[in-house]
Formats: sequence, structure tokens, C-alpha cells
Amino acid sequence: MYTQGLDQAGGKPQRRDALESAEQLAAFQARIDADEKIEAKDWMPEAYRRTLVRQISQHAHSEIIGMQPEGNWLTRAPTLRRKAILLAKVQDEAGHGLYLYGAAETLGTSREQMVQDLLDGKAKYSSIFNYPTLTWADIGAIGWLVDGAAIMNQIPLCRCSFGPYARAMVRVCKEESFHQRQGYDIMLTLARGNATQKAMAQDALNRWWWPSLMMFGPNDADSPHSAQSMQWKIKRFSNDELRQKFVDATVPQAGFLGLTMPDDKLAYDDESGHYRFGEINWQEFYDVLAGNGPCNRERMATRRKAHADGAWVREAASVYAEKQAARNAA
Ligand code: BYC
Repeated sequence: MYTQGLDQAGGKPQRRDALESAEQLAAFQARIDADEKIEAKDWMPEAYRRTLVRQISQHAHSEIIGMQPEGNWLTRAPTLRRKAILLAKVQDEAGHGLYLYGAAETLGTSREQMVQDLLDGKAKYSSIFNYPTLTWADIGAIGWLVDGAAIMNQIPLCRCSFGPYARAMVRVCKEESFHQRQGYDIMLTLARGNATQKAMAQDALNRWWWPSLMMFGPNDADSPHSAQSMQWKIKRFSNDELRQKFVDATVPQAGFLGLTMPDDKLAYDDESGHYRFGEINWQEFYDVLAGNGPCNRERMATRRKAHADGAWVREAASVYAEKQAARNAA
């Protein structure tokens, strides 16, 4: 649990928030309103710090767990070229996780603590990674749709008010855009292939479309954190705004592939200039968040095993660091 925000007062734990003055809070909001970047050592409200640790660490966990569905296809990629590309992509996701843990650590929570929160089931990761990758076309659909949704959400995060997060996102977004193109390239190859290949691409689109829309989070009216995060300019667009942008950008791409969106309510609305789409199955979303998606247990079991298997590496690295420090001191 994040404890840095707690003080002992009269023997009772008291949130530091209670000690924040109206002047401090107003001065902080004025900096945000003036589009100044907040840096790690600057004064910030404890609730702002907690929100960032929550969001950035969950984002980092998503990158790390997100390696699993695609890693599943590394040994079965159809060509050497596809395998090399997929390997590079999966390694990029590990890198994103590391930049993000680094950005979150500047807020005073250790990586060990954040990882422990994930392993203990206290911290979330993106719902999307609890779905299985059944065919090679799923790798195309993940790149096209999941990375496409991720970019839509992450480009505005490059302008997030917290400097270390915003700067980490610049590089992440560049890499995500390559990931999205490689996914679309797989889909294009399959869509232009024989009837079986085209059917595989359509099937992957059918299964990944709705979970991709869920990546943006609950509708604005049901999103407890949005209003405050928008006021602090952590979020620059609401969940529904980003979801709509994603739908508007992606529907024509499906048309170019000659694939059909699995939504009979999808229609272009001339008046608003947007695609209208059907109702998301929010029950499914909350079931996945509660740990009951198709692959939640498998994903966490794999992560716990990887963490346990890596214990000797962490131990060796810290003993080596201690030896170096002792040698330098001598
Ligand atoms: N899945 O008030 P809300 C990637 C949670 S990785 C799970 O709207 P907020 C990639 C939310 O955390 C993609 N949980 O929250 C990697 C909150 O729960 P807590 C990950 C979700 O934070 C490898 C509660 O629901 N991207 O790109 O204002 C390969 C209420 O929601 C989800 C990021 O993490 C979900 N889909 O907005 C390929 C981006 N949605 O914390 C690709 C950074 C909501 O109170 N994060 N929840 O227990 C964000 O932009 C925001 O945190 C969200 C949610 C838009 C996700």
C-alpha cells in the first residue's frame, strides 16, 4: 500500500492531505492552469501524487502483462521476418513497462512495492490483456486495434501535467505507432489472402473490437476519477471522447481492409460527423476487472511464476551492487 502520504498525528495515522492549505492547493492549480509541468520534487497535493502512482503503475503493469498474449505467438509466427518483428515489439513493451515504473518511482513509491501490489491483486492492469490469442490473425488485431487504442489514449498523455510521465510517453508513442502499423500490415496481408485467411482476419476483428473499446474505461458518467484527473490535466480528454476518436479513425480502416465491424448499430451520423456505435457490454468489462475474464488467472499465474523465477537475478544484481559500493568506499 502507498504510505508516504500518511503522517502520525497524536498517535493516529492522518492523511497528509489534511495538512494541505487552501493557498497551497490554489497555487498548485494555478500552475496546472498555466500549463506548467509539475516535476517530481515540486510540491503537489497528496491526492495528485496518489492518482499518478495509481495510473502510471497500472499502465506499467499493463505493458508487462501485455507481453503475454503476443509472446504466445513468438514460436509460431508464420515467417522469420514476422517473428523478428514480433520479438522486437514484445521487447518494446517490456521497455515501456520499465520507463513507466521509472516515472512512477520519482513519486516516492518503489518498484518493488508497485510490483507487489500487482502480484497481490491490489493493482489493476488493462482489461484487454485478459483475452486469448487464438490465431495468428489475433496478433494483427492486437497491433491494429489494441495498439491503435493505446496510441489514441497515450498521445494526449505526452501533454500530461506531470513531467516524467509526459516525457516517458513521447518515446512510448513513437514505438506504439510502429506497433500499430505492423498489426495493420498483418491484417492487410490476411485480408488480401485466400478465403480462409480473410475469415481468420474477420474472426479476430469480431473478437477484439468490443474489448478494444473497453480499454478507454467506463463511460464518463461512470468514471470516478475522470473529473479530477481532467482538472489536473493528467487526462486531457475524457474516456468517451477518446473512444469516439478511436471509432472514427478505425471504421474507415476496416473498410479499406474489406472487413465488417461486428456492430449492427454502427452508422455514420452526418450531423455530428461521427460514427454512432452500439452499447458496450459493461457487465463483461466489470467481470474482467473483477478477475473473471477468460485469461485473468492464467495471466497472473504466469506473472507470479516469472517473478519467482527471476528472484535469483534480482538477488545477484543487488549483491553485485553492494560489492561495487563496498569496493568504491574502500
Ligand atoms: N482495464 O475512473 P476511471 C498498452 C479502472 S497498455 C482495467 O475512468 P481513470 C499496450 C481504473 O483503473 C494499455 N481497468 O479511471 C501494452 C479505475 O480503477 P482504480 C494501458 C480499467 O484512471 C502492450 C476504474 O476502472 N493504458 O497500451 O481516470 C501491448 C475507474 O475508471 C480500465 C493505460 O494504462 C481498463 N480498460 O481512467 C499493447 C493508459 N479502464 O484504479 C498495448 C493510462 C478503467 O480506481 N491510463 N479501469 O482501481 C489511463 O489513461 C486511465 O487510467 C484509463 C482509466 C483511461 C485507463
